[in-house]
Amino acid sequence: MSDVTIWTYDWVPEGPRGFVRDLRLRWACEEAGLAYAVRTIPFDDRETNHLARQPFGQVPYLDDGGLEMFESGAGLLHLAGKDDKLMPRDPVGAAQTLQWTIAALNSIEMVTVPWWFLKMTGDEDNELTGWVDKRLAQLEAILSAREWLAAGRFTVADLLMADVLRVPTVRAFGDRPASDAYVARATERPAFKKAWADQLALFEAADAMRAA
Ligand SMILES: N[C@@H](CCC(=O)N[C@@H](CS)C(=O)NCC(=O)O)C(=O)O
Repeated sequence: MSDVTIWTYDWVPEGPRGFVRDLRLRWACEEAGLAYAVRTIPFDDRETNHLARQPFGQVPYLDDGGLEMFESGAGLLHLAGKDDKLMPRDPVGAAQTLQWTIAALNSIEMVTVPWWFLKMTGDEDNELTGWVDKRLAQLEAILSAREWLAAGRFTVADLLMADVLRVPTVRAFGDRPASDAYVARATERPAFKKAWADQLALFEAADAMRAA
């Protein structure tokens, strides 16, 4: 039995469904076989209704037996501390996992999110395009030579990197077969499929509640 609770919104519009970052924490729990509950806060009041637990009014945040954390990356590393399926315990494997987890957030997502956001809001050929292209090409070279990023096996770093790379706008940008295959390998894992389906089911159920 685990005391892990993942908090997310009670509903989101169609667009972000399947991509809300609570999925990262669900996926990690599924990979590790950790029991968890999912609880929700109202999307409509998100600017103010949970600032004490997520200072930016965002999701997800995590409660592990009273220990509360926000930031999906921090939550993933916390969960990785609970089970070596997510991060090896040998120093080299652990260091590689840590570095690639931070790289997913700070070298890739840090560029891709503002890039696709600008595209989505009408600035199609924005100035970040060259930077994203360079980063994705560098990653493509890495992924051409290995199956997983760290320690020779799937870790929480792959979970996070694949979640960053699977965004459709990112996948549609350029011809990157090794990265395509990597994202497919990660998202074909039963743990991902379960986490994804459960997130969709939550928001679909919320549609029905809102319509009633
Ligand atoms: N750096 C944060 C980003 C969290 C984030 O962007 N959450 C989105 C959902 S995936 C959100 O809450 N968006 C609503 C908003 O910003 O109002 C993390 O990784 O936890």
